[in-house]
Amino acid sequence: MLQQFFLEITPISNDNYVAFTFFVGTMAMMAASVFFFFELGNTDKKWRTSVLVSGLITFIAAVHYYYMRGYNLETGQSPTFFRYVDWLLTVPLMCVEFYLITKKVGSTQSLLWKLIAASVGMLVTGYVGEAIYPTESVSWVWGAISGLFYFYIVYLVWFGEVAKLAGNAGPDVAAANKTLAWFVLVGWAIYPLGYILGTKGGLFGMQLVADPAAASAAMDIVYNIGDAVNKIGFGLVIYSLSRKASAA
Ligand SMILES: *C/C=C(C)/C=C/C=C(C)/C=C/C1=C(C)CCCC1(C)C
Repeated sequence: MLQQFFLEITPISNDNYVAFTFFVGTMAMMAASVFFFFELGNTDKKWRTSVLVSGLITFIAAVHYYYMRGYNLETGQSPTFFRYVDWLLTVPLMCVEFYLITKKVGSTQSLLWKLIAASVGMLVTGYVGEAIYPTESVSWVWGAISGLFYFYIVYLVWFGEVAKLAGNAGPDVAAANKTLAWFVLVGWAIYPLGYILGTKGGLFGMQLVADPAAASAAMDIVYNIGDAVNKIGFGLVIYSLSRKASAA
């Protein structure tokens, strides 16, 4: 029985970096989720929801990564649809984190909805360019529209309402918001890079990687790195904020 179980596993060959990063991503997201969930018990009550959301983000990603790893290994294809399902669930939850850390100083539901709407707009237009009209002539236009939503989120967290609220919420929240804002500006910029590498015509109609298999592999690897950096990194910023505030 045990032997049969092992024999049924499709091995990841040494040069399959795509499947390998899906595998490591699965493990990292699982480990991060266990960490955030177990730490809930020693987290100050007022930060518990924020740390719980950190765990939910990595947990949702872990389940998707487990599936995407198998999908990629079995079919050799990029799991584009489930990638976007994952993002549609987790990126709005990252927006919820901004709302939660500024809630005590008056962040509103309307601000939360602005962030969520912008993130959904960013992802839906990205999906259209990547999966529905992935052609030289229009994929970059959808990518550019997606970029506008992205810059709106950057604006809100760096200079807009989120930044203003965080500035009034004491030095710990202000510092955490600054770090999260850097994640949005630099960490999230990894994704358009993956889009440009992987989508036909992703760079203003130009094709950077000519071979379709290489292009899709590059895209998956870049997205997988982006997810590990951003989902776990975001969670750790929230976690360290909750520790500072617990000590105070
Ligand atoms: C955990 C997943 C995260 C943080 C995903 C973030 C995704 C983005 C910031 C995607 C942005 C895109 C653009 C700005 C333009 C091209 C299309 C996208 C969707 C890759």
